[in-house]
Amino acid sequence: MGFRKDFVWGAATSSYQVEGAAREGGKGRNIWDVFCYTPGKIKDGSNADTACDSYHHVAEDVALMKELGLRAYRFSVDWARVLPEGTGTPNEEGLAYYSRLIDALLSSGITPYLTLYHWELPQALQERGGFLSPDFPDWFAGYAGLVAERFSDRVTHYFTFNEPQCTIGLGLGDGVHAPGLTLSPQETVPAAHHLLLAHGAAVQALRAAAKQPIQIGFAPTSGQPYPLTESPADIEAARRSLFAIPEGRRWYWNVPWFSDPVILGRYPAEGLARLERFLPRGWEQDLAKICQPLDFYGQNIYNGWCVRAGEDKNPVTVDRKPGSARTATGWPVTPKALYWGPRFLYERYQKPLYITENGISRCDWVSLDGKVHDPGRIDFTQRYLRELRRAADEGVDVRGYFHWSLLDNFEWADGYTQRFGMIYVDYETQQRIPKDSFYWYQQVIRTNGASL
Ligand code: IFM
Repeated sequence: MGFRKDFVWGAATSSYQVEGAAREGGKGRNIWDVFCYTPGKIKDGSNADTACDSYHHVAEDVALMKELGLRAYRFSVDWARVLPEGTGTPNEEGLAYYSRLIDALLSSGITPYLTLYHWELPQALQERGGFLSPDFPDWFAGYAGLVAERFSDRVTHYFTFNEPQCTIGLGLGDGVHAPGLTLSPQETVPAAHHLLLAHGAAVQALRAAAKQPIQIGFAPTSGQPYPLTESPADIEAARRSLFAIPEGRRWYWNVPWFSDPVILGRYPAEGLARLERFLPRGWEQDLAKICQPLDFYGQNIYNGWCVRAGEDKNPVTVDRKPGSARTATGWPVTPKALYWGPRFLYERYQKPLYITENGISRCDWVSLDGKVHDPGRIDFTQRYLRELRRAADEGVDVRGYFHWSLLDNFEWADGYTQRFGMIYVDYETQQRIPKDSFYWYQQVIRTNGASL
């Protein structure tokens, strides 16, 4: 069995994390351009004004992707680069940049997967209320329509939102991401509702403006609980954990509040019992718009936690042993997340699935031999992909995998302290050095996973 013959082996980045050229080519400011200049917000005091300077390295970066053998590249459009004010007059220079990138990908045989929103909200729209504004869905639909109008002659695969949990949770609830707010559920719940409505409106706008049949998905995130044993009770406990809604102000760290309305057309009952009172009036009528037919479901999966069934059958988290494997970010290494996550998500949503992000941060450096040796990334990815293969073997309709990330890049509030790439970037010189994992992944792609 193994992976399907047309399995989409990809890698992912996002605009703000790699592009640079923050004040070039007519780009408007986005919320990160502002947040990074707020003292104390970014660990190393950095910003992504230059980042990997991908804006000026299209040919070189696409040549590397081709050498890697990528079948697909997932990137995002910076809304403020193409619509500096978020609405209104498009910026032709910004559109031309993405057009060049798309053409370069296609001429190298790499399918572009375009994400509309990977956290780059135009600052002008933030100043008009951002996600808290009931106008947000219209703004987003206008932007989606522009993207389809200009790129759908060549781009056939789209994601609306990347990690909506982080947009709401890290940006509006925990305050650690732009725009740095610490709002209560009274505000975060309506903001999330506007986000979901914007998703639906964007799907409609993309399809209305598309010049050929296109495919659209959604790319949420979460940790993936996995059972201690494969007993039916432990499996059920892990499943229940995945689809539970946390209590309290940090309710947003969950899958079903975001994915159930989008795919199933309803909010989960457990969440509604606590959060319905915060939803905007008339929310029930919005569900039909939120739940547009989607072609696939994306999920970003980095790790999970182990769960067993307690005496009363309720999920109990099993502590990790001291000294268990962790990434440089401190995230646990839990390969089983890439089997159980896809399995549970496919059971519930019944959509072709893409792993839209998975990867590991390490403290990589250039060795004396001039190369970048990252055995931990190879071991991590191999373990995770073997689990994904198990899911595929057992009938989960897994269509593709996007490694995070193609390049080392700007890791949001962590600045440049975390390296996630299969390609090392020297931020002083912008030199790119493919790491050992690059050549390892090349082999995985070449053999369609048989080398795992
Ligand atoms: O770098 C981020 C990405 O932007 C969103 N998902 C997680 C990655 C690693 O933290």
